[in-house]
Amino acid sequence: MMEIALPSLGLEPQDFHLGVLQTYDPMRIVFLGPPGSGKGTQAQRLKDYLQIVHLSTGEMLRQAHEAGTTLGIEAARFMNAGQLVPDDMVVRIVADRIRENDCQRGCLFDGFPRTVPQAQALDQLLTQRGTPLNLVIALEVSEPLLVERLLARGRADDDQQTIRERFRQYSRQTQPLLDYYASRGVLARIVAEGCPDDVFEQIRAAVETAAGAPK
Ligand code: B4P
Repeated sequence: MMEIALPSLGLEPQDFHLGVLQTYDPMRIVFLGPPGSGKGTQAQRLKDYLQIVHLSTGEMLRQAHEAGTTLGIEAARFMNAGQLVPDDMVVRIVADRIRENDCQRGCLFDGFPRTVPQAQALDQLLTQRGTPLNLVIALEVSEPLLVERLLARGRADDDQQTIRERFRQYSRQTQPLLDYYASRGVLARIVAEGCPDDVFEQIRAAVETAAGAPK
């Protein structure tokens, strides 16, 4: 990690740690967690902090639907039923996106991978590029609090029945990834029940540890 001393130029407080702006070697970081755990919320903050690409598969699929593409229309059928979009569709859009130049400066994967085959595909894509994953951040929130957050958010896929199905899919298909990444030594578990600032502070500390920086 390099440290660049900068005068205050209207940056946010989280841009500074001990009075210096932190810059890191390019990192590849995954955000993992149940629906409503704050993956999108925290990935956006970390993107601003690290100035790297934020790649949200949920957002990409919603944009594809809004644009009326065949993939987007097909994906929406699964999303609105609370199911995961098939692996091959999701892997294809991620593979295309990470080939773009801006991803060479690091990348935050928000909500991807969500299944073991997706994780294996990501490992393969990153290994081919010689840029393995640095860190997987698992956000942990109790189910009643998740339901409260999702009902308050009120997106098209946030009704009671769909939420129940999304939790079922999460425990069956995504939870096994916790062991998958723990065994590779890249998993950081974060209790994400506090306010967004407190959660971000824990994430920032985990990133610094993964980057090899002093705390
Ligand atoms: P996503 O778009 O990834 O969304 P999510 O899991 O529902 O929510 P997230 O965890 O990002 O929560 P958020 O920050 O918004 O997935 C949607 C769907 O897309 C999936 O169900 C699936 O069908 C499909 N999909 C996406 N990726 C896929 C993949 N790889 N494979 C297959 N299918 C895929 O936070 C939720 C709410 O809580 C917000 O209102 C926020 O303001 C609030 N909040 C967040 N943090 C808070 C905090 N600390 N305190 C209080 N409120 C907080």
